Amino acid sequence: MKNLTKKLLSAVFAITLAAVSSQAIAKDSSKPIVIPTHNWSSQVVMAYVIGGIFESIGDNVKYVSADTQKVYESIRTGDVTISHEVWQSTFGKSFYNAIAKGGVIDAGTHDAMTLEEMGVPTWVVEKGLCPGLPKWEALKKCHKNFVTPDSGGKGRWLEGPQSWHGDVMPDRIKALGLADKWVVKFAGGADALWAELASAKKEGRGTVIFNWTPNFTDAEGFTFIEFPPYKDGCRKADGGDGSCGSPKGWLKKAANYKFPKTHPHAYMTFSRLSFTTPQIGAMAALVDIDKMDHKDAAKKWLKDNEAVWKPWTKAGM
Ligand code: TMO
Repeated sequence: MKNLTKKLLSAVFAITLAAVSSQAIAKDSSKPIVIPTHNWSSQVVMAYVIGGIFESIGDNVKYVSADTQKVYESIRTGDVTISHEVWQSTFGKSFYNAIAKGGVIDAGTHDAMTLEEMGVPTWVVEKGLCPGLPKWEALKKCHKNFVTPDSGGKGRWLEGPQSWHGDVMPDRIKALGLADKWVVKFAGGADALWAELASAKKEGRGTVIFNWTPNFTDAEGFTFIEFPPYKDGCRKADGGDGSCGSPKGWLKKAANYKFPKTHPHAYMTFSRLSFTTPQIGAMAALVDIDKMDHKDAAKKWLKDNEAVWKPWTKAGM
């Protein structure tokens, strides 16, 4: 008799628990969550990683290739639902402009700190091609080791696509008094940066390129140049003289303001998810070193890291 009561009680308890936990998460709309893809590897892999996480909780997702600056306006108007890699240096301004207009929310910050800056592969420092690096003042004396066929006798900075940092680097060269020795050229895409790294290494010649962390290059050694510290307002576009380096920055997540209401389960998951520097570096490496397709890389990452992401999908953990 006692046993039966116990069994009954525990059955009632289990049913109550099940009811509570299924009620704790409201049902998401079946409308697709629109996730943007951009033009660097970790971002595209992470798009499919997050899409895969949303699908695992029963949601529908759609991917759109989007402009890296205009995407914040698209999130504001609801054409795009989220952005999962808002890098402070390149996109902070567009992100806050869209927040200020109304309709974009800050959905939290990744664990990883970021830097988006000019630098050299560490072997360039070791080879003594610019004595005094990583301090920027070293650039006053070494430009001859960084001349390329397209640089008109000046040292070349190979910037990323102009859609990332705008005129920040050309402004900086002028503001620091380096314009008679250095010139900025914009790469067509990230792959041109990695091709330049490989060919400079093969030829043993100096190269200054734009790069960032977290990235796959963290593993093999990349030295960022140390410019005068960043302060809000120091850039030309923000009213300053432009003589500052990039911020030691944050990596945020953005969402349309309706997303928490239309997809509460997905939003809870998205607001909690946070990736570390090695995790983001690994997402990039699967594509840029292992040469995997972005979607396959995401599948592999999800399979290898269930213990990392599954808890984010569960309420009250
Ligand atoms: C936005 N990016 C990480 C390429 O600098």
